[in-house]
Amino acid sequence: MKKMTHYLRILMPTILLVPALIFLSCDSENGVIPGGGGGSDQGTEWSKTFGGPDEEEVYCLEETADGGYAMAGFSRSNGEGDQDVYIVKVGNGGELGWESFVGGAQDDAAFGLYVNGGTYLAAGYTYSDTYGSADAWLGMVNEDAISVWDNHYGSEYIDFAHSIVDGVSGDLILGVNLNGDSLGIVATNTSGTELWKKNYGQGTAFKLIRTPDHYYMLGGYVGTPETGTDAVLIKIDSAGDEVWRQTYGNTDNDRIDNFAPATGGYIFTGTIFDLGPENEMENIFLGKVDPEGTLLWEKSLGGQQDQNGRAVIETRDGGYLVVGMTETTSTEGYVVKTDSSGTPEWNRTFGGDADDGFWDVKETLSGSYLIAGYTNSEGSGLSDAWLVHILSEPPEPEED
Ligand SMILES: [Ca+2]
Ligand SMILES: [Ca+2]
Ligand SMILES: [Ca+2]
Ligand SMILES: [Ca+2]
Repeated sequence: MKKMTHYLRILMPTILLVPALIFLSCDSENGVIPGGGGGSDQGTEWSKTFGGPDEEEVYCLEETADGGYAMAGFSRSNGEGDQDVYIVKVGNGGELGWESFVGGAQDDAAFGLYVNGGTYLAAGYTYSDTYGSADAWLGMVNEDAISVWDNHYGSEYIDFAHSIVDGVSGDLILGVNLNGDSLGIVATNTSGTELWKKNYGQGTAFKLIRTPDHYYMLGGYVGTPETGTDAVLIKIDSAGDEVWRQTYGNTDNDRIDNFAPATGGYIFTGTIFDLGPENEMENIFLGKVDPEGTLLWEKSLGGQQDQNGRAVIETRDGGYLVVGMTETTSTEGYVVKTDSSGTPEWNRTFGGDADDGFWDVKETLSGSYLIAGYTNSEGSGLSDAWLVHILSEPPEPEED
């Protein structure tokens, strides 16, 4: 469970445990916003599900050239077998445009998406056609939902990609984890042919961005969960050479799951263990760094349950919005809005009796928020991809 769910899918594709936590069932204020009726109206809250009778989940949400959005993840309901890469194109009111399923006979999934005009480049992993175990995977789908090409990269060990960005040198840059234990990047040409790859040592990254000053930055952790991890940001130049790295966190295992450029530097979120006197709780790790990665402030946000931060954006009021997961009787999608110094202003949970969670968020042109993830509590069966639209202020005060 928790953040590692989809990486565990890579490490243990045949062991998909969904522990049913049996506590009291008092789900008083978790709102599943009624689906449908949204149209293109961004003045109301709504949620929509996508998928079939088997499992779906999406991990990333990107704007498209026509003002809509695209999401990527996996589906078990369609495709060539087991999980396939699942790309969903929607309008700005969440109305379904098209769905694409790409993959082979084994597990395939996408964690990252880069939309370039009418082309959709999805990055993830494949077990269907590999050099051994999982391989990092990159594929292009066109505006007609047709797979144009795909390729795989890696070693005899577990390799997977989490991100894809347009390269500074006209190439494509994949954020990858290589050889089962190392952070890295792979550069390809625009047809997915590998040009070079670099390895930055032991650890795992979850996000690569192209920075505003046209470098790249990896976020994740260095070390191993067994021997201890530190959250890390690594800045990389266009040739793949490391410029600097900075680590964050406390003495326990912590990590950066996602980060984004923000005014005066970068904002990151992830998971930190609260070293309380009684028990260790997973909390949302929220931090602001300057352009050189020097920490300006950090926060551990959470309550009596485990919380993970999985994506963060700077909002137009200069604050931050973190989305992720909180654990109650089941898991829920969780949203925390903070001010510019990371002090929480409000939080909301979303979901039903089964496991639900959020993975990514975008601010809309009208200042509302679109959040992508998964729900087991509604939809077409088992988990579905989930797109939730909320306004910038909660409709009514919420309590913890
Ligand atoms: Ca497959
Ligand atoms: Ca491999
Ligand atoms: Ca739930
Ligand atoms: Ca489903």
